[in-house]
Amino acid sequence: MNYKIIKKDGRAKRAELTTVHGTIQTPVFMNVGTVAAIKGAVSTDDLRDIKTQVQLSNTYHLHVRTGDKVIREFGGLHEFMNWDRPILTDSGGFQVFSLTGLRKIKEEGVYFQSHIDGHKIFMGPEESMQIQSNLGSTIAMAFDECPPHPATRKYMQDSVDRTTRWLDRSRIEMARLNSLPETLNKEQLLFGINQGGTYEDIRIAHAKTISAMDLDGYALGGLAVGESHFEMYRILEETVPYLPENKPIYLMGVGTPANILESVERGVDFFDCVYPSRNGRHGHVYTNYGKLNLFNSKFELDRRPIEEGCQCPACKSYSRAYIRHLLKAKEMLGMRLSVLHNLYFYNTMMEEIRDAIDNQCYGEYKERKLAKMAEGQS
Ligand code: PRF
Ligand code: ZN
Repeated sequence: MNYKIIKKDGRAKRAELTTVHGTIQTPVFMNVGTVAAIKGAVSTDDLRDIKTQVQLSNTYHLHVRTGDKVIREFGGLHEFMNWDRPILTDSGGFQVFSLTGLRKIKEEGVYFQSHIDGHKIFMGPEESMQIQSNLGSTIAMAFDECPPHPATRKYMQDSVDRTTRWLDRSRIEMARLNSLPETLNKEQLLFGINQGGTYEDIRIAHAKTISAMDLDGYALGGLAVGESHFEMYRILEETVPYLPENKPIYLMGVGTPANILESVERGVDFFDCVYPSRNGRHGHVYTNYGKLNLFNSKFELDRRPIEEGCQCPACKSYSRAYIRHLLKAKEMLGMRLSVLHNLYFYNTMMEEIRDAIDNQCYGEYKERKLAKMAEGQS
């Protein structure tokens, strides 16, 4: 792996991460395909058209359906879904906590029931690494606990201590797997995850501990889980300086365009979020002048594209009125076009962010973009 910082503008970083599946230009927004598909009938050819650099998939979901062993047999996730660019897999911990009702957290890992058919599953750091190794993703995430918000100080400290031990076990297991001759991707990267909620001293101590482990990258987990945006930005300001400068920083599950603009300024390189795809499926589309709800009757006869000048597959060919009609008729094409537009909007914003850092005018760019989006439109 090779992470090279090209330019800095304050704490904002413009960098390149070179992997076995190609080079990622950062800051980057990863497009979320939880079960090896972006929801909304989006194909990998579509993703190439809308400037997607990295897809994100989930260890837990692919383990319970269709099974990582099947995907391993097929030659890995890249082969299975016909995507040759980087893929990041989340470790499963977070999904287990957010999806499954009955679960028990023990030192060895988590016992829970499948959200598909209720059968009992155990997942610890070793299992998570083995599944991610079977999937052959470009970047694997360490197995962590995302503590609830709010959590008591005692719960948080105990949880973070366990996450540190799990990280050490994740690291050892990944090194073992990467050394096996039969392993699909022997250069699979491992990112560690910083936790600690909004307790800045716990965050900082944990950041120092995991920074000493020399991982390929570092994520901030346990944010955007119910705390205010103000608190999230404060935690980023206080914690990022204690993570290695020469490694990629990933803010998990974030966020709105404004969240991304603010977080880049605080040193974050990688993002992922379901907002653009989920909102698209519900007819909520992003523009530089704020979000539109295409179900609104004022678009009934609107011949304009979602956004004037947008080069996405939806805006190049279709009107707001037509896409609104498709959404109302529950035609799949309506969702598909809205999702493509939204992902294109995010991917294009990331391009603008990279250009602004290259040109050393990130602060001005951010203010301009935020002001425009807040302005709204008719
Ligand atoms: N841990 C993991 N994945 C995540 C999170 C986390 O804390 C979050 C929190 N926003 C999103 N996805 N493993
Ligand atoms: Zn568009």
